[in-house]
Amino acid sequence: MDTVFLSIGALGMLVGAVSFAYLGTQAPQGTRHFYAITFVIALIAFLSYLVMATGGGATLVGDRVFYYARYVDWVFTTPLLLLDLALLALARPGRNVGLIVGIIVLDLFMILTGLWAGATEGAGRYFLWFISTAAMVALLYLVVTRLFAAARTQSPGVQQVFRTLAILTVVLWSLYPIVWLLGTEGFGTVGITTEVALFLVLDLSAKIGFGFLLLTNRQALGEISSGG
Ligand code: RET
Repeated sequence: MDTVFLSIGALGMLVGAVSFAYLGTQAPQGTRHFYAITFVIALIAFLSYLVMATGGGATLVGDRVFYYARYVDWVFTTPLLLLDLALLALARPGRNVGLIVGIIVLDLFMILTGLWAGATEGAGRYFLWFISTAAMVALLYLVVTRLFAAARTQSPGVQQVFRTLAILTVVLWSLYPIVWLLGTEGFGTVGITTEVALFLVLDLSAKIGFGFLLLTNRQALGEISSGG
């Protein structure tokens, strides 16, 4: 059953990648980078799901199966998702490099401590989970405060798309540590199949749902005034 869900994941990510590439051929002037970034996100996730669906990207930690391939995916795709959000909110990304780098460093810290937690057998993994979650709270706080404030200088259309995507991000990302905790890495309240299914729904929503909401809003994207 895990293989079925992982294959659905691979297929969903592939459909997303192909769609985003196609939409990119009709990108409004000066917005092609959004299509490129979001295409790469879907492509990386496709490869990760393909590896897992074909029996790779996993190892035994004690007696549980640990899919480390997810973290390889996330370490590349979560910074890119945040970059999409930042480039949408910031009229002059070049003047906010510090903020963008800060958010991405917190994100990398979150994923790497999460990987470490997942690869750890003993109770120390809950401490690592907590550290990782603290980084997530800090980075989402920066998104909600700094990026929301910055987005207010953008056109109403851009603000609308940014708000939808930022809220989607805050809600979906907050569910990841909960699934982790309920799943096999944590308390084992749910089994590996349920965990795979839950991460599948989250990954498809956070990447492909997010991507379609962003890239089909051609009107808003065309209004972005990126002046470096
Ligand atoms: C882990 C476990 C440790 C605690 C925290 C986590 C957060 C993971 C997140 C992942 C987001 C992934 C996305 C993928 C793209 O589709 C590593 C599960 C906080 C927030 C958005």
